Amino acid sequence: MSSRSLRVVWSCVALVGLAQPAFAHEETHQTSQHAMHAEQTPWGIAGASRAVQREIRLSMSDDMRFSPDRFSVKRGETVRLIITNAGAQLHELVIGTPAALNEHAEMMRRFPTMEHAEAHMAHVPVGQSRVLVWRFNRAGQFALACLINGHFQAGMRGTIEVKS
Ligand SMILES: [Cu+2]
Repeated sequence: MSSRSLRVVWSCVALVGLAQPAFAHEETHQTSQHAMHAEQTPWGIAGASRAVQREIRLSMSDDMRFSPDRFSVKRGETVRLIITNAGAQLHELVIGTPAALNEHAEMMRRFPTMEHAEAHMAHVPVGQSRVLVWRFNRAGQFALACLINGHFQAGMRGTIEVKS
């Protein structure tokens, strides 16, 4: 190999080496941007604590039920959901459209160990409570569910009505 072609090889290695950290940085940047700017979903948007107009307490149990399993809000309302796990196993509350939750539940069924964390969900350890602040700025009929594999299939879901 001539010294010239060696140099070409080395510059390629250097380029690849440079490209990697740049990409990683971009990813980090996007993630932090995502955290700062709430993402509008078809079922609402992450709410601010200072904007909370109402509190709703929900409890989750090992008989795969939410209590209450139904509530309604007015469009535009920011609600603080206080979610308690009254059972002896992990439960979670995820809100969404019925279609989005079905799709997500299917993912959880196929990849049961998949970790997921979004503004519209709360994982609640046994005996604890978690808070989820959500602004229901889209009218319609939405759903809440525990997507842990087996729980969703056992009927651990409910209904959220957002009146316009
Ligand atoms: Cu559950």
